[in-house]
Amino acid sequence: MAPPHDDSKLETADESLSASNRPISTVLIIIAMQTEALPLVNKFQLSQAVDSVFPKGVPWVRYHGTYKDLNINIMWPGKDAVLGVDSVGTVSSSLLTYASVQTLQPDLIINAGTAGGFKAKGACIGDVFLVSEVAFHDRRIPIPVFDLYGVGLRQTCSTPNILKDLNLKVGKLSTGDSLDMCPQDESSIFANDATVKDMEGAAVAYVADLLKVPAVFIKAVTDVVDGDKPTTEEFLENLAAVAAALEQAVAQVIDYINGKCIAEL
Ligand code: FMC
Repeated sequence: MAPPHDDSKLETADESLSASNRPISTVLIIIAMQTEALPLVNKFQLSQAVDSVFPKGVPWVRYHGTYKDLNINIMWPGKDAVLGVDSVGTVSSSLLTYASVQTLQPDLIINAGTAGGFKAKGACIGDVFLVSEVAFHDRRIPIPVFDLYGVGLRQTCSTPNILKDLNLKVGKLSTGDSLDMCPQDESSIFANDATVKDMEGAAVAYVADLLKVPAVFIKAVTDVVDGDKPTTEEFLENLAAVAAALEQAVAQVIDYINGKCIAEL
């Protein structure tokens, strides 16, 4: 007997085909720190949403507006309610990404932020990387197959034309919930073949994958992890200047994607 005809599956395939072939309309930019977000908010003249569509009391902040043909939303997880610092890291970024995708139904996610870079892999302060793949470096589960789940390796949305046409470096990103790097993290980062290291990317990629939204990752280097300076000092010293470099790169990417569909990127 022939298998029953499954229309729902066909529709889904058609829908995803047409989604990647129609011009990108809504873009969701996930940014962990206010210092990284504000230059872009100014650049695109976005305004802060007042009537939050998110649960009452969450610190998440949405900046939105229209730029060219794009409906742009920058989501920042806001300040920790108790401690008053930016809610960086994987837990807040994955929650924020989930809620934002559900509410805003974006065609594309851009996770933009700062990162540590490895000079042994060619990274310098101020470099901006377009990420080719992401993985975690602090989820060690030494049981067969769970080990791979822990690493959570994911390819990012393929964007050969952005790479060809814009002057961005390309590299792999490794994510963990610490700014510093212990020896175990170091060997996982090495195993992940990463050029840059952050605290959100692989978590955003997990949610994007779960909800089937294409995602790209733009990471600007604030500190050289395998250099001589202490990470914290170097990160704070370079944050503002590198946020400006990040703004320029994200603006370039936004200009590039305007009027294009995912399949053209
Ligand atoms: N290691 C991990 N994360 C970062 C980093 C480093 N060397 N430099 N900059 C970052 C990013 C993280 O993704 C956080 O959002 C923030 O900057 C540091 O708390």
